[in-house]
Amino acid sequence: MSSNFEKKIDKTVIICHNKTANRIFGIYTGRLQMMNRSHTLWYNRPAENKNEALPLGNGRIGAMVFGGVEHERIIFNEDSLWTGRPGFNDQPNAASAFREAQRLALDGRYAEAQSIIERDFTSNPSAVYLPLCDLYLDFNPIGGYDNYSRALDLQTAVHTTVFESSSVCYTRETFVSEPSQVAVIRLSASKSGKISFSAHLKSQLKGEVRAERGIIAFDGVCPTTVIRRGMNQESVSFVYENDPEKRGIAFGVRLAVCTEGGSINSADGGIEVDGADCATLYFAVRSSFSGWNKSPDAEYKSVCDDDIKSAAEKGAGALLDGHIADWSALYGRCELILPESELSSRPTDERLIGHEEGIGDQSLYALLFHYGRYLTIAASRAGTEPMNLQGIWNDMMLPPWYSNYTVNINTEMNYWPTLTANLEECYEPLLRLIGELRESGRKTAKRYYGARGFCSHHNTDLWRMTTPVGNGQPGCAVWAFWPMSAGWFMRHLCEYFEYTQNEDFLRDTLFPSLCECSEFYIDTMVESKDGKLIFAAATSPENSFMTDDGRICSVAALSAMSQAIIRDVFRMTLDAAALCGIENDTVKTIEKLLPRVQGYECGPSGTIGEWNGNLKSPETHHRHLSHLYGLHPAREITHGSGLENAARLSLIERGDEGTGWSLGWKVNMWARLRDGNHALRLIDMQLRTCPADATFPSHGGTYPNLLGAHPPFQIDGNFGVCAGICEMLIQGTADEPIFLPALPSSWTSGAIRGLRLRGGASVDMKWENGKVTDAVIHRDKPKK
Ligand code: FUC
Repeated sequence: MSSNFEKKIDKTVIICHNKTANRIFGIYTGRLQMMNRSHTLWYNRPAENKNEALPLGNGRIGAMVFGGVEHERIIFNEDSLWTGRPGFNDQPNAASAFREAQRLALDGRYAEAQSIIERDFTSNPSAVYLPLCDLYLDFNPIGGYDNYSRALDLQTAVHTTVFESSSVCYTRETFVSEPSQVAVIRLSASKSGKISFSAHLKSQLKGEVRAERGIIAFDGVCPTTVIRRGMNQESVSFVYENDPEKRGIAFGVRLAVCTEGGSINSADGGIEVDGADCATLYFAVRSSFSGWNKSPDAEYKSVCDDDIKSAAEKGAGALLDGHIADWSALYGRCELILPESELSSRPTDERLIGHEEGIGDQSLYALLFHYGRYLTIAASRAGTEPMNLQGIWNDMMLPPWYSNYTVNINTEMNYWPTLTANLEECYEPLLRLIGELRESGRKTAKRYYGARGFCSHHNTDLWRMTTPVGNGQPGCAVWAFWPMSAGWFMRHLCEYFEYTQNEDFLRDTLFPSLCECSEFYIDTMVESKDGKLIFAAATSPENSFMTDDGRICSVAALSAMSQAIIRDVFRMTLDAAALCGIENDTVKTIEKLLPRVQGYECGPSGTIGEWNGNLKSPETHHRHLSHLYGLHPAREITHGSGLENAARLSLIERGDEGTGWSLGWKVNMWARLRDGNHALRLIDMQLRTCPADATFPSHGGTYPNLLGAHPPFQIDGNFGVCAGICEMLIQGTADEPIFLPALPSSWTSGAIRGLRLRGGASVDMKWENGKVTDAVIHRDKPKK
């Protein structure tokens, strides 16, 4: 197979063939003029901050590369390194507290309902996603350098740093291979004997580092508990248990350094290389995690040793071939083409600034779209953990919101583009998470609500926690008391079937999950004063309302979102039952109940009420858009449904400004309302530059590495906008496609290949002057 590196050779620039590798490495592409501008992030200086560094990953191992010249730093992660162990947060009074809160909320005594929930219903926080370690490479001083660039080629998922110094061209390539489960770093130079450096690992986790015979071994363990005394990184301490029955997740890292020429020495936990022609570093990591409900006892040391051994035997060239073949099979399926401008050839950080200043660069939108697909493949592969708040890239022991799964919008958004942007295989971690929450959530439904079925609240983690967090903290109900995420996840199962038409999945997973989720709502809903069925007491994620006596409360009698999720789950259950030809007791009950489930209440201004009785939030521009769940992600408020205008007014009332993910959600909503110009305005807001060191609070934007700024870094915004672009270009189904439903007027011409449609098809199309000129729908072969 010919290497992608070869294809990118720009004849006008220096080319360094590394004579010793069995592949050609280190092809210098000059200032990367020939790189595809819709598929490459590049910079002409090293990263100084994590928000400038570039992400690589194979779903399980994450790497953030800084591209330093004399000092290189790569932050490594492994997706199963979390605090904690399997368990269940029991709250003995929860079910009676819920019933009491329900009675009070129905009676309009919201503040009382809320304090009972907070006191007797909430429990421990989620586990924390932890950083693994940093690799530092300290090179011999080289004096000055020029012609520097670092680039991430999205088509190959290879990071390349190149620079020249004293007439020597240095090239450093890094990739994380899924087939071989290792990261590979290849250091080469255009003259022999020029590679000299020392390598060492540094971790914030407890462990022991040894270096011998060209291998650094780091064996460590995760803490079980985080104790917080304040909000900053310093006010935290960690509990490490020694008792094997209580111990946290253990892990092993191996870094093997192989050189050609020169000498290699292992000392003081590090490795020193002197005068080599080139060097290859193989990085492996495995953990003892063995399942959400099992003690973390898996064998990891020998697996990690084997990873390194077989990687070194294959060699960097063969690993690169395997990596590119695996990567491009997924990445190459879909492509968006939008016109380039002069700005498009500039480094990515300059493109962002130029775009913000109003210099047109439409291919930047294509790059952003492709980056969403890139991040999905890099952070979510079959068998890995689903993407958390930072995907898999976290360098903090106390990351924002514990870098957990926040499932009242964020985790869901992470998976919005996966199916539409043709990455069905990368959905597997989410499907597995949902299946595991179904198991874990049965106990929560029973113990916390006295109900059948299953439920999950607003946070989950590696251990599939489904209980409400908050730990009795006053005011926590606004986020902690929200048992609706399981219902939201049913929409994801349903969409998986819609896109894949996999009938085994419909019968064996989708239909039974829907029935079980419905049972939870059947058992918990009560009759309102008007004889309607409502889920009481209820919150609308993270938003609060003002009571008549001027108090700010979050627990109401009902919320528009809870009701919309229940109606959606019931309808999906009936649809799935019809497709399966099954009519069981649950289905019969839903048929009777669905017409009685409370619908939307619109206020005097024509907007959709977020809670009962048109209670109003003092925060008109609140970032969440929960009351518009029926517009997006559900499809209740559709074109011609009669509710479209109410949704539009509600969206206008909320305003455009928001955090990264909030802007991303609005892109999707305006696309559903078929207003492409408004959707584009929100993408432009999301593309506003956020300085690399900016942290919360401020408005949403994009860091120099094109990752979403909530701020701080939160990956959901990248996926929200990626899905939004799909939604702007195609809606409908394979039978009734709607081409360019929300095309912005400035996107006069363009093309897209490989977008997926519900009903099992993909579409390629081109447009000019805002009109489709060619469109081909490729229907899938019928699947079992
Ligand atoms: C939800 C949001 C916040 C943030 C957090 C991780 O609570 O309301 O904005 O995204 O999740």
